[in-house]
Amino acid sequence: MDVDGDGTLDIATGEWAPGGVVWFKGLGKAQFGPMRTFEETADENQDWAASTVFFVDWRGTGKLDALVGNIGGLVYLNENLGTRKEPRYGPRKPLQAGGKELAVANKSQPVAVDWDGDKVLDLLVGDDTGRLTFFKGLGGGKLAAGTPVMVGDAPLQIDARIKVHVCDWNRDGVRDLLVGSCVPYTGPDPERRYEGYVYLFLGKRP
Ligand SMILES: [Ca+2]
Ligand SMILES: [Ca+2]
Ligand SMILES: [Ca+2]
Repeated sequence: MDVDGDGTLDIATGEWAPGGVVWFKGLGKAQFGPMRTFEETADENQDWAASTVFFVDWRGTGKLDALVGNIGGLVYLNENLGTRKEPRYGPRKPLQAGGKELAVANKSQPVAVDWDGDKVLDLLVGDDTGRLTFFKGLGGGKLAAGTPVMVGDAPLQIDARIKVHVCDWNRDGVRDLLVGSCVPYTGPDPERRYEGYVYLFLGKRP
């Protein structure tokens, strides 16, 4: 993600607590600057813990807004009140879907993508139960109620606490899903509590 629009890829991530969004400015040649925290308006009534972030021009302003997940399973829109090159974020506003507050089962991870190919951005949201929910974009920032992303006849469900990336892994023109997971560690290392796996789901042509 090129967070600051300078033509060089940066790295951005949420964090466990207090749940700010941090980023590392790309300097080129796989070098990165020191960690920075995004300037944004805090709201003490919101639980920011276990934040995840996805940058996208959600409002069609030409600037990158931030979609932010949290431990409670909500997804917030954090509007870029600055510019493309000097982003500055206001308060996190909970997204609505299907006429009520959008929520999944804890530790939400939003990904904005036109999943159904109708040229309107949709939202995929991974969660702590290992499921992935599709929220169809209706235009104007509105979203329909969520439905599970299916694998065959069953909802996609992997381990727990999934993190999702949409790409065309095998370059066949059909989108695929890369999914990272978290499971309790059962090996011999007493210091280690969790381990994770990466799953690839190849998309099929309809
Ligand atoms: Ca950059
Ligand atoms: Ca769509
Ligand atoms: Ca593919």
